This record gives sequence, structure tokens and C-alpha cells, in this order.
Amino acid sequence: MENRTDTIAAISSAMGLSGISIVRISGQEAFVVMQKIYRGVKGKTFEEIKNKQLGYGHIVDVRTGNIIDEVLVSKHRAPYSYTGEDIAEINCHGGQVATQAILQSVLDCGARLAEGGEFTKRAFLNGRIDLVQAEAVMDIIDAKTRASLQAAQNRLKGHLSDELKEIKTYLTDALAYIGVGIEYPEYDIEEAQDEAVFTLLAKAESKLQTLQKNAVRGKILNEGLKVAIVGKPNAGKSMLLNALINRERAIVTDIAGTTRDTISEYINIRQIPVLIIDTAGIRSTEDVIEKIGVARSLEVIEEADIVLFVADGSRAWEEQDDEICARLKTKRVIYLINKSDIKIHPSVEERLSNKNPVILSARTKEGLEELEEKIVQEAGFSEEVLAAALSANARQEELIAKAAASLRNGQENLSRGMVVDLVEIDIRDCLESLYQITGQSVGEDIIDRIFANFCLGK
Ligand SMILES: Nc1nc2c(ncn2[C@@H]2O[C@H](COP(=O)(O)OP(=O)(O)OP(=O)(O)O)[C@@H](O)[C@H]2O)c(=O)[nH]1
Ligand SMILES: [Mg+2]
Repeated sequence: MENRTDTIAAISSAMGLSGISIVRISGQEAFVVMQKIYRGVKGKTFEEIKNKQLGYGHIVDVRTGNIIDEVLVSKHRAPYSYTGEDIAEINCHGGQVATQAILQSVLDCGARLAEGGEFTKRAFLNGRIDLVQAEAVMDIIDAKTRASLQAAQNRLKGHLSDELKEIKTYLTDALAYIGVGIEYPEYDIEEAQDEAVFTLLAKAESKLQTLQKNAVRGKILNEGLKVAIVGKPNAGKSMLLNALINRERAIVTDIAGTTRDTISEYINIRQIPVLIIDTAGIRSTEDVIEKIGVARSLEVIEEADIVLFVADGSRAWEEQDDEICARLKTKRVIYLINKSDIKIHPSVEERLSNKNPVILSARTKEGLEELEEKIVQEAGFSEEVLAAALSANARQEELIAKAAASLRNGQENLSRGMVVDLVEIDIRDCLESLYQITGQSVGEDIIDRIFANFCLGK
């Protein structure tokens, strides 16, 4: 078990050669450690540096007294620091040797090497931030596009936490009404009470619904929208992948069955991270390798958020096309007619006439913009949505869904005329899920799991 009051240290900048590296120290002894290893210019000690100010000097090896590097140090007194504890930061010249030697000197003075995410974990345990904000810190580091970054920033600023707080207030108010009814059964207030509880639950439900919608979109900003390119062999799927990622990534030939494995690449479409997946053309085949490829294509279809069905505009529509389309019935599909640079076969246009197809050429890239626009639309992103996005992660999305389910149960029970105190159980379940999101009620194992994903020094 780690001791929360001990002093921890880590290199907070990336490993390798860099202009500057940062060693961070947090805990009760942080300033004591610094007093031992810092020598300011003109004999100034670390103690003499004011809060939130920088000092210029050198760090020495406590064992030999030798200077390790020239540094800038900063001082952040508890409780107004990142962790809520005393924090000192040492900016030294980049490079492994000097940075490691400084860290070693810090450890020699009694600090302990921090675990991944331990600084942020302390910020959470000390009540500086809630769990939603702690997770946002990680998502800021991991952000794939500017929109992902913005959404994580919104969460760090506490937007999601505020929304959750409002819902929690509705629910606790509802519980209070129910409590009055139980404590004073002699008063005939039941009807008015039912009414009040109804209204409060409806308000909570509508807020939760919006959150749930945003959470699904948020997951896309965090993890990327999965878009699979599907169609018969030679339709031009691989050429389309290359066109979208702007690079000759997949092999393109006029031999049907060129792509055997799935190939995926992240791209940024209007700030939305999109994972584009090229698949093997689907057909019945006796070739062992191609068969495996086709099976994989079918799996990818299952996992995809959006499927791009590519029809080959240079050839007549075939039964194979129908067979593939039949497999896409439950999916969100954007229909494409490829090879618009040559004459499009009328049978293809006719078959897809009611599907609002995008007509494009993977070769000349004509129509590509329209396709990108459609992908963004299909995913449910508009400027406003992006601005308000909170990018809930998978853990949060699951808990929001759970909270919504409990709440719906409560509403149903209430409208079925169940005794209100039974509804109380549903409301408490709902609240419990919400508390788990912000970390007001969450097991140590879950906390450990969340912070284990953080990088060292954060
Ligand atoms: N004229 C024209 N030819 C294209 C276009 N897109 C692809 N092709 C040609 O169509 C053939 C097949 O292209 P690929 O991208 O390999 O097709 P695929 O769908 O990946 O095929 P498999 O991997 O076999 O399933 C190649 O000869 C390409 O040059 C296009 O927009 N216009
Ligand atoms: Mg291919």
C-alpha cells in the first residue's frame, strides 16, 4: 500500500533528447529535498524562493557535492498546486544523463519514485479534481485531433461534472420528497408528492438523455470513428483508402482479390478522428488465404460505426453486390459509386438511385470532399455538437447508460402507481452510478485501474 503523505518524484517530460527536461517532486518533504540539492546563484537557497516563483541555480549530487546541471526551479505551495501538496519542479537541460542524475539525487534525499499517474491520483485523492477531470487529463495527453482536445478540455474545466451535479440535485430533491412522505404518513400529501417526484425525475431524465447522446459521440472523439470500406473485388476500395489517407498505403492492382488482410489508418476528417479500414473484396472463393480475408471483412463490418459500400461504376451491377448489401442491413451505410472518371454503368446508378449515393473517383479524388462531409454528418457531428462535446470515455458512457436505465425503471414504477418508497431504490441506484463517474463512490481497485493507464510523471 502506498503511503499518501510520502514524497514522490518522477521525470515528467518525455524520455530521449530534448531541449529541456522536467523533474517533478510532490509531498511533505518536497521542499526539504530541494533545500539539500539546490544551490541558487549568489548563494540563494530554495527556502528563500517565493511561492509560485522561479529560482536560477544548480542541482548537486548529494553524495559527492558535484554540480549535475544548471537549472530553473519552481515552487508551488500546498494546497494551491497540481496535486494539492507542496510541489517543486526542476527544469534542466534535456538529455537522459543529466535528468536521470538529478532524479537520482532527489531519490537519494528520501523521495520515492512515483508510479504512473500518481501526481494526478493525488490531485484526485486530495479533492483538487474529481475522477472525470482526472480522466480528462489523460485524454488531453492522448488527444488525436483538435476536437478531441477541446472536448477533453471541456471535461477538465468541469462541464461534465457540472451537468452531473445538476442531475444529482434533482434526484436528491426527489428523495427528500419521498422521505417526507414516509416520515409523516398522517399528512395527506401523497398526490402532491407524487407530482413533485414525477417532475424532478422527468428533468433528470431529459438531462441524462442528452448526456447519453453526447457520450456516444464523445467516445468517437476519444477512440475514433470506425469506418469500413466494403465491396466486391476490384471495386477500388484500396485506391479509396489511399486517396483518403493521401498516401500509397494499400496495394492496388487490377487483379481481383488483391487485398487479403484488413488495413487500417487513422485520419482526421474535420477534426474528427476516423479509423479507416480497407477490407478484402467479398466474394465466394476457394483460395484459402482470400477466404480468411473475406471472413475478416465480415467481422470488420460488425465492428464498424459506418460502412462505405463501394460499387464498381465501370461494370454492371452483379448478384455479388446484392449479396454484400444484404449483409449491411443493420448497419449505417454510405453508398458510393466509384470510378466516375470513366462512364458509369447505368445498372449501377439504377440500383442505387434510392440510396442517395456519393459518386466519386478514387483515382482523380473527385467527390472525396462530399464523402468526407457525409461521414461527418452520419456520425452526428456539427459545429455546435463539437463545441459542446464532452467526450465521455467508455467507462463513463457505461455508467451514464446504467444511470439512465435505473431512472427509467423508477419512472415506470412511479407511473404504475408503485409505492413511492420502492421508487426510492431506483433513484438511489441511479445516483450510485453517477457517483461512480465522478469518483464520490468508487472502489480502490477501479481508481487503481484508471490511473495505471497514465504515463509516468503525470
Ligand atoms: N478509372 C478508375 N479506376 C479505378 C478507380 N479506383 C480503382 N480503380 C482501378 O480498379 C482496380 C482495382 O482497384 P483496387 O483499389 O485494388 O480495388 P479493391 O476494391 O481494393 O480490390 P480487392 O482488393 O481485390 O478487393 C485497379 O486497377 C485500379 O486502378 C477509379 O476511381 N477510377
Ligand atoms: Mg484492395
